[in-house]
Amino acid sequence: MNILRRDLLVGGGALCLASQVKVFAQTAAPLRERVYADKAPASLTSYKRAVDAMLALDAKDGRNWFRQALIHVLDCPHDNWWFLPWHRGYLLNFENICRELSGDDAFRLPYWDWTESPSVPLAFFDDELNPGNARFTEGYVRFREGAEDMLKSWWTGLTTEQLSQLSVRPTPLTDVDSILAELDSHFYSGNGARDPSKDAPDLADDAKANVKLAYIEGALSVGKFDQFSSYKTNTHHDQGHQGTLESGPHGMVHYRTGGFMGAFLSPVDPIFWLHHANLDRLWDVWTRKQANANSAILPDKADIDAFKNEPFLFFHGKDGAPLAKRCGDSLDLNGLGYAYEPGSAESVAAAPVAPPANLTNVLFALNVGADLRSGFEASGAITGLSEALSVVGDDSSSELFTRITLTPPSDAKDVSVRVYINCPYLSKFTPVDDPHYVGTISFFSAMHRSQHHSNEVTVLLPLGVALKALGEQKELPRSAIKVQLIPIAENPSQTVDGMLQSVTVEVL
Ligand SMILES: [Cu+2]
Repeated sequence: MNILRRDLLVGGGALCLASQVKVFAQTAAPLRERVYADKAPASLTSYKRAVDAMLALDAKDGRNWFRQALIHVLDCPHDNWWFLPWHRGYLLNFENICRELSGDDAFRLPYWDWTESPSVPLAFFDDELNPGNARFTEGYVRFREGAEDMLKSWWTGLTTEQLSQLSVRPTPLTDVDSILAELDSHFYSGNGARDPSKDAPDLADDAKANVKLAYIEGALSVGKFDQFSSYKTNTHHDQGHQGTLESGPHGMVHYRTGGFMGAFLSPVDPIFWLHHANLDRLWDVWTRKQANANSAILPDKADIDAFKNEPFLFFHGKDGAPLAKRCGDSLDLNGLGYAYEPGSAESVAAAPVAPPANLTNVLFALNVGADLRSGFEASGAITGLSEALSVVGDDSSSELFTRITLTPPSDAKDVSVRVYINCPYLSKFTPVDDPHYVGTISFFSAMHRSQHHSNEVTVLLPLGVALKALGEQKELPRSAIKVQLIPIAENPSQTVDGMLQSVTVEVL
């Protein structure tokens, strides 16, 4: 492609031809197709064949279905800026394996467009794609029979670097027994494997609210890599600070798909791979939006080498052999062999981007220190915002966001925290379609932390949807925003602890 482009440029009419070449480059790669509701492209037939083949493989084969899920347990980054590149590499290698084992050379992993339809696509209740089906339980039993021997010999083959990465996992994995215990504790069968059912495939209302188009557009509106795709840490095993994509859409789809999807063994559910393909697609939409506005698409120069050089050491190639990669290998979508069929929020990529307001990166922060208790409000009110609020509905590209730092509940498995602003009648019964509603926080990554890791999580939520709704009913805040949290435990008898540490209101 480089040669072709240079030849064309030399040939004259440079600008026009160069842009044609660029368009060609984007559309020539085979498409990852869009899946939602009952839209089931032909690639799902190949996907079913691949899943079946992977379930049948011996535990010694790195392509075995549960070996692939194990990679996520061992190595997945969350709450840091390797979240998106790591998962892109993970999906790419999985896609190669599916191509090999399905016999479909053209196979590309489809994506789940949950914004178009926030329900589990109906094909995923077919036996081959339903993790509650007996074939997954039987496959796991077969895998477990060989897993201990396999892991023992695998463990002795690990490099020093791999061993040191495992020891600093949020849940340190220090021997074969700790890995097996981690797997068994997150295995579900039958109805426990997923919350939505064929008769009621919809995600719960709070997840729906976090994936609707206006919310996704707010998440995409940020202008810096870390604001969108989570923040800098020393290694991809450190956690702490989510960007807009991980905060709302990623976590809530995991949480409300439930079962396997609620924790790190989530790749056992075949929908996991399509969920992350959609996140990968939205990263591409954000990247093209940035490029379109001549803005940065990656971290700042000072950080870029450390970012790109981060090693990802636990992938497997299409032959099942271990495959070491680096973050930098999967940053540029061109050349990875796929592109996305356009889906929800695609128009963001091409829309003209207005310049930011003068106030950009203004930050109002407040320490709160309020206990989280199920069903009760914990809040912090930030005042002096009249100038900041002037960006609401103006011509600039700037939007208001809130950044919330929490100490998560010690048992966060079935707990979420709803966020509202300026609601005078807030209670645990206030619905998520209330105009004061901002979004919901869930604790996908926090469940996998041990005591010696940072015990706080920070999320970044767009306020645009709530401010628009409040503006429409003439309740737009004049100068103060009270950020209100209501923890919700699925089981009303569960006690919730944890703490709201601080809130901000920011113009980004
Ligand atoms: Cu995920």
